[in-house]
Amino acid sequence: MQPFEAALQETALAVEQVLDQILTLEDTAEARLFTAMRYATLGGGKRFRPFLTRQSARLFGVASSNALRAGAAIELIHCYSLVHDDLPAMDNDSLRRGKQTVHKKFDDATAILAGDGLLTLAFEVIADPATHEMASVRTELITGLAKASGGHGMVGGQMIDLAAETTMLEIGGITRLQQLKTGAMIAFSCEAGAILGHATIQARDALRGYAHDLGLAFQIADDLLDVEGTMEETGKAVGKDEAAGKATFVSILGAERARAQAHFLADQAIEHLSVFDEAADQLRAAARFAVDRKN
Ligand code: GRG
Repeated sequence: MQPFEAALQETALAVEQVLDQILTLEDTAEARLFTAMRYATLGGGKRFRPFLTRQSARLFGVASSNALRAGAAIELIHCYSLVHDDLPAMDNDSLRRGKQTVHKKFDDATAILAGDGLLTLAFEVIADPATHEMASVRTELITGLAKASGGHGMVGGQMIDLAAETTMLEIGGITRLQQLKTGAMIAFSCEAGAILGHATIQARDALRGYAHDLGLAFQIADDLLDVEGTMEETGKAVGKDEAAGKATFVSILGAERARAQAHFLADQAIEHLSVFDEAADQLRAAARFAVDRKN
């Protein structure tokens, strides 16, 4: 098996190429919008979600080109969410992926429009016949992406997250917040591979269980990085949760128990993959990476 880091890097390069082709630059009056969309998307990020899509799709023999397009659509939504999350009305951040945030580099209005443009472009990409030849498969992908990213998914989670600055959440409330904000898109990243590959119910259930535990483990690691990571490693400001007085897995459980919980969830995620052979080894490695990562 290729080392996990090399496989992640290979997918990141392949996704970068797809995104570069999709995000065309035109010499028109709205060129600033497309420049900001490219700035927000290209040249950074782990591309962890497209990696999950590609590896899940591989289990079912899906062509890499199809998986990469679905992964690119998911990454476009992820990038839009980061642009809006960084705005002064939300987290008010100046640094993302080791460079200036979009509203700092451009301005607030351009950042809002760039986010809007990326969100809508994601659906154009996933609805294109180049993503899958069958309209029924594309419809299922579109519906899944909309549910994962909308009010009952990522955007709903963000709403609870904003409220969490003034309302103290218990562990159950935080778990639900994170399942919506981060978990839903991570789950769809895996599910997209199963949809593309016409996976059996049994295989889909196994992937769903894996993604559920992986998403929570990934988020606990994110909370730990906010406490223990550095700006150099993470490419973004750290210590923000504590400064905002926000309840997180780490503030409630403490760093040691939170870390133990993240490892427990990663083990459990791997258990869910027992129905698959060694073709799922990179997904197993991804669960370990999710909790051991430094950025
Ligand atoms: C609809 C107005 C409006 C805003 C939406 C939903 C939302 C704003 C923001 C959510 C931000 C978000 C996705 C937070 C999740 C936290 C998280 C783990 C982000 C970082 O993901 P990584 O580590 O980052 O995969 P890279 O840079 O590697 O892609």
